Amino acid sequence: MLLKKTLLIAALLSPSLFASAHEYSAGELHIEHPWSREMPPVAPTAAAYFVVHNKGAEADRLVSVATPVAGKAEMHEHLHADGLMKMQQVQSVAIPAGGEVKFEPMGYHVMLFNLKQQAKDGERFPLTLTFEKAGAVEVEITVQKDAPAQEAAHH
Ligand SMILES: [Cu+2]
Repeated sequence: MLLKKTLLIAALLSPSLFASAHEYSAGELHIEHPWSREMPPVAPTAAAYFVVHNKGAEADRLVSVATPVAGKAEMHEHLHADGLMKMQQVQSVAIPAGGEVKFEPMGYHVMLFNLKQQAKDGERFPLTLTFEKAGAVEVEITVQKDAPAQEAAHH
């Protein structure tokens, strides 16, 4: 019950507080620059990327992803198998204490299926990330043609 209450409070407090910086917080977690690459209008899927920093002393885990713009959202990883790049669904992604996990092209990503329509460059759509300990946080995915420049000076 306590967990449910915590999730609810996190969900109520977190959205849009840091939207102008396009950076979000959930407990000790910071989620930076969520984005998606613009896809052709007929493409059946899209992918979303972001970086999760864990400033805390405890590991956490991303356990689910959801968005109203797609029929289904899954966490995926890329694998090398028999010289081919494949992707497959993962049920959760560990976020190590004091570390960061990058969701990026050719790495972990959030895969969106059954899109109602493809978003265009400059548009945004919501994505809810639910962490085992930090709870749920809604971030806005920015749709852009090209991958964001590395924020080398950011930290
Ligand atoms: Cu995928």
